[in-house]
Amino acid sequence: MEISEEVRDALADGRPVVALESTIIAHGLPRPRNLAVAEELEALVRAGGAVPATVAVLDGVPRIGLGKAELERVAAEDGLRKLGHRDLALAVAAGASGATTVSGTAFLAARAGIRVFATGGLGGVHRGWATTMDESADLGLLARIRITVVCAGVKSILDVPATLERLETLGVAVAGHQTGDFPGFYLTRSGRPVDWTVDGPAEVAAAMRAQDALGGLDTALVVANPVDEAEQLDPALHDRVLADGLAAAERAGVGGQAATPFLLAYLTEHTAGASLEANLAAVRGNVRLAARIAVEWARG
Ligand code: PSU
Ligand code: MN
Repeated sequence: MEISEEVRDALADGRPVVALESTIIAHGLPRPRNLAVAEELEALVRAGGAVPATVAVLDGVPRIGLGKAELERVAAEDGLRKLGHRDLALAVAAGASGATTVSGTAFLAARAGIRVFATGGLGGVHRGWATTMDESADLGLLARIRITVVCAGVKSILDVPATLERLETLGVAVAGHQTGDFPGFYLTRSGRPVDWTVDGPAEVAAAMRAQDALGGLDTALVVANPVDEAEQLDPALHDRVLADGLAAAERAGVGGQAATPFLLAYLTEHTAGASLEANLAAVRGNVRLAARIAVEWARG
């Protein structure tokens, strides 16, 4: 894999770095706004005193830290694949290009020595799992990689209670950031509690250090950071449009990798963009917090 010079230097000097995923850019947000968002997220990391490392695979090369032209490719190129960790070796061998999901990004970031990662919402157990068995590869990967992931919970299009149960089974640590409520991605609250609450970046960094001191806990620490109540999607609108979207997905026979992008796009269209704004507000908040955690972590 190819680590950009800026990211390599920061890691070598022990300076703060935040990994960012690219599936949200390529497949989770509408064009052309996605490019502006990708650039804005990198700028937010910098404003927080850390170096952004957006991850993608271009022409068979896993890249940690993208230049301007590479970020533009991720945002605008047609036919870009969606790469979980299971796809990485095949993509490299084929010389393929793709955006990395939470699982693909967390895997590559950890290999590069990056400990803090920000995204929107994790993948998880889909509603109707009992018939489709659709569970995001994000969960299995987070069960075996030592990385701190800042997210607004798991995507609310999922079966949130089932996903929380799976995270528990898999031994993935989950803590709410300044909340006892597990966030609901577009919504401030999912309706489920968390067992642990952390009060700020210093507490998160302390938990990371304790994880290392204990040793052997090669699992993710999920920092669940809710979107501000003023910026969340109206819960009633969310529930109504999501029910319609799930029915539309079933009618259209959408499954596999297409399920998540279909539902995110459906919500954006049928809430007149309100879900997109809530999604972006959540991601921005996560990126800001991740930068502060990376700064605390780098303090050592
Ligand atoms: N968060 C967002 N938008 C997204 C995603 C996360 O705000 O598009 C992506 C992540 O890359 C995550 C993926 O890993 O959705 C999950 O897809 P699936 O359910 O197919 O595993
Ligand atoms: Mn899936």
